Amino acid sequence: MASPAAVEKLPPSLSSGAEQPPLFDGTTKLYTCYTCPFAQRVWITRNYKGLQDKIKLIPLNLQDRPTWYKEKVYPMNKVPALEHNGEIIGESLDLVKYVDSNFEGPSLFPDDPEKKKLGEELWSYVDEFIKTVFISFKGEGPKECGSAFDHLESALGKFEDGPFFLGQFSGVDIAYIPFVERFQIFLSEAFKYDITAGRPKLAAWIEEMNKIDAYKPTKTDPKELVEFYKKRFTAQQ
Ligand SMILES: N[C@@H](CCC(=O)N[C@@H](CS)C(=O)NCC(=O)O)C(=O)O
Repeated sequence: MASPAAVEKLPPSLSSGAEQPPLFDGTTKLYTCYTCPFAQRVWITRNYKGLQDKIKLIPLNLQDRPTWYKEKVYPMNKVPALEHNGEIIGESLDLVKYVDSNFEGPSLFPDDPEKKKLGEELWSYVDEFIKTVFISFKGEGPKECGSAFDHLESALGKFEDGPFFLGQFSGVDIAYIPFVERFQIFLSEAFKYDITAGRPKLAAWIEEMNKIDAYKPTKTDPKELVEFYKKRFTAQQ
């Protein structure tokens, strides 16, 4: 497993006054935001494949975004976006696959047909999973989202050669973990609900994920997250 040789010193986030880093200068750049779960997927992928020196992080302050980002880099004005080979590519799930297949490092998608099949199913389900849980935050929480976590518990029981969705660690784990991380924190804090209670496989998966070096430095600050979600979900009730 690739892991950073030393703890990476993370660059500071760029705000509206910041100068634009040179565009298309041959450096591969990941425009990101340290608190964004979508961008976190690509950040974990980069770390896991040992690409810390090949893909430079350009963190943005999304609350006070530099105007050059939308105007010159990525008109969608979202993160993540990857600058590579004279192009800007967006969408986190596409980027996990793009980085996996266009860069060196351990492969994140198994060839085994059975694993591929479950991988594709889970890849298609992740948006619905996220949506179900977010909607539940505005309603009755656990009552409405328990089935989404049951779905994960049942998927985690399919392969016995490891604690991850496809047995061994893969892109599927990367697609889910930024959201499960946040949902676990917020459901516990706001609804006193433990997503791992009665779900031993989910508990083991989270425990194993927490040991992955590529993931550890990408984790969000729980306090900031709770504040942010409280504002976001209670303001809309
Ligand atoms: N579907 C996109 C979603 C990316 C996304 O929504 N990123 C958020 C930050 S977590 C963003 O850039 N929001 C800025 C905005 O919408 O103005 C992906 O998977 O990459």
